Amino acid sequence: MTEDFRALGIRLRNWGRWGADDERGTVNLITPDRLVAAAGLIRRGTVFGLGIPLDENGPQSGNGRINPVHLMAETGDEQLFPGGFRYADDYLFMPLQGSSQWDSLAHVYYDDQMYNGFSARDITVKGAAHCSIDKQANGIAGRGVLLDFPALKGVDWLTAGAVISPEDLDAACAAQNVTVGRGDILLFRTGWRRKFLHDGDAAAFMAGEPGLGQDCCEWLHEREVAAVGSDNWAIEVLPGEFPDAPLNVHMVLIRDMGMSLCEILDLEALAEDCRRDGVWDFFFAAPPLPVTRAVGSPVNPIAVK
Ligand code: UVW
Repeated sequence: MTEDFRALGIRLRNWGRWGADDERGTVNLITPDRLVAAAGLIRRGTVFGLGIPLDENGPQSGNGRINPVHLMAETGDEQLFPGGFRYADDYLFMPLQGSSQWDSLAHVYYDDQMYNGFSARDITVKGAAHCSIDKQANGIAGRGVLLDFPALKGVDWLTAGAVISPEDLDAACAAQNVTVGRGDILLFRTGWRRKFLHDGDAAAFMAGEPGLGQDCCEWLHEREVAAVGSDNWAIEVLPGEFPDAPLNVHMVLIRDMGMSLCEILDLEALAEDCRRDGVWDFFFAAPPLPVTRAVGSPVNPIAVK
């Protein structure tokens, strides 16, 4: 693996594929027929919530992003409505990237261009004029497939810096007897959430992580995967494979391929269930919040089997 991320980005680029004005990228691969087929994967009616709790015990260490802060605006105390009615109201203050989240296609850019050639100048203090997360508000749902790397490798979790390669993706598919194809949403478990639940070390969670190596971009491109999600915080391995180009996988997937990333998921209960019944695909739904001009969104995805 020696290819410069820019050269790879040019090879795998989806710019123009869904029109010059497209702002949704590979989510376009989830066509109505694929969505109908994905709904057929609901066999038992068992639902798995994949979002982590929105509270102060999240994995943010305060270095740039904080954990959600929940504030009560009203508790009902001192309210005097006729008839005895009282109400409680609250606020949530959080970075949109602080918890389980979608990265929009405006989240990452390089060389002054974002996905589909839109100018990086479209991103200002007022938000993103193109490729913001609200452009994905009608989705994202479809066939989800989970690949479980700790199960494949016989460990509780992969270690920080452990590179998941295309061969690992193939090996997980073979071991689990599942295929990943056009329009699928690929979820992969590294065990990073499990490690955080075990040691509670937010600084360690954020300092590095196991994740996809750059070669996996081509694997995802060849299979025409619609979106990718994981239990780590950046999808890709950190520290990265190229010290002079950190977040290279982000740059190729988001900016060149137009792939939305779903991060900091809790895949523990879903993985346990899949190991038990041997079924690794399911209906997946993860609508982002339609925050106008936002570059990301908190999300509570569900997998339904
Ligand atoms: C960065 O882009 C740095 O992180 P994330 O994708 O987790 O928001």
